[in-house]
Amino acid sequence: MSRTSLTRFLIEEQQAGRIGPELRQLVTIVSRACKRISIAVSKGALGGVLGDAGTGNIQGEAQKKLDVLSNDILLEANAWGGHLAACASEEMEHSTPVPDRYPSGDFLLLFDPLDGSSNIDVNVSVGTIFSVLRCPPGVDKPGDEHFLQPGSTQVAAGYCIYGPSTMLVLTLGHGTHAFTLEREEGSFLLTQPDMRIPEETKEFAINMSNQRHWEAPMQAYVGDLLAGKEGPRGKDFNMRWIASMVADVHRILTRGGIFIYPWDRKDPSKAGKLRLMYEANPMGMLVEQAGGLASTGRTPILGIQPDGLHQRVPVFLGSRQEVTEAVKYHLAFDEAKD
Ligand code: AHM
Ligand code: MG
Repeated sequence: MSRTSLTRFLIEEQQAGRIGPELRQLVTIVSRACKRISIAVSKGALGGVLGDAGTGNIQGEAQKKLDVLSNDILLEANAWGGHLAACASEEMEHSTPVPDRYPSGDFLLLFDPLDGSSNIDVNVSVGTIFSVLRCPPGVDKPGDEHFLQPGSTQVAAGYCIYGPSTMLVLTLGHGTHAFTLEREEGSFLLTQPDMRIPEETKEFAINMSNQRHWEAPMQAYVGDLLAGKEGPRGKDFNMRWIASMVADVHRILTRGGIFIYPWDRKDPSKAGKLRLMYEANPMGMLVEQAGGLASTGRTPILGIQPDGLHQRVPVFLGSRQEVTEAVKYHLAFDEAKD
């Protein structure tokens, strides 16, 4: 059987003129960093990597040792390759340009080094999410403002899930492709080329404990899902919530479903829990490249003009027809209000 490694896949993408050598190198380096994170995650208690780091990130959230370690691994791996102009991370207040002593490249890299932190200490899947943008022409020391580009301008996006197997799921703007880490060889092998999300679903993913804090259209939409066959949707729905976005999105890319983290009244000043630049945009691109949809419930996620590096948004993504259905409830509610 002929096997396609990530290396070969990227070379073929370059030969086909879909990417240049810099982007190929960038993805290779990110994938290498993910392998290192995978090794650290899989050591668990034996690696001394579990538990709190005793620090907080920019958003006031407690950091786990693995959050800090993964952030350091990604920063270090990407500093010197010559393909990047700057990095931004969910764990750091500001972006960091490539140090002066290293060559600078054309791309900006954003990452959530270890998403699903609450699952680290309980041995449940976590992951790294990343997004790649172009550095605006003529800018050689980019600042935070240069990252504020809509998700539709991403040139690549992906995640690496550290689960029973480690998988890298990647889009370069031409479909979404999954690679599984062959641990003995240390290489990612293409196992699911051109993933397609089923258009319809009977499965939803949401943290139901927040139900009482949702706005009216969310209450109505989920109420109708729960009503099952006897309700207006005329079918029974199943629910899954892993509380690791990578794991929930991976399931949806594999067998369909809708993932929702809506706005809620717990902290009305926050537009949502998830971050536009590190979570919603890259996952939105992966899902849309697999035929699904990504919305805030009202507008397409990839069309949002960001106003801050750590901006939050409500997220609805997955099977096309189900996302469209959820959006209808919100738009109908807004129209009735006007
Ligand atoms: P994190 O980046 O701090 O790990 O938070 C993001 C995570 C997502 O992976 C997941 O979908 C969500 O938070 C779970 O939130 P909750 O614990 O409110 O259910
Ligand atoms: Mg996260």
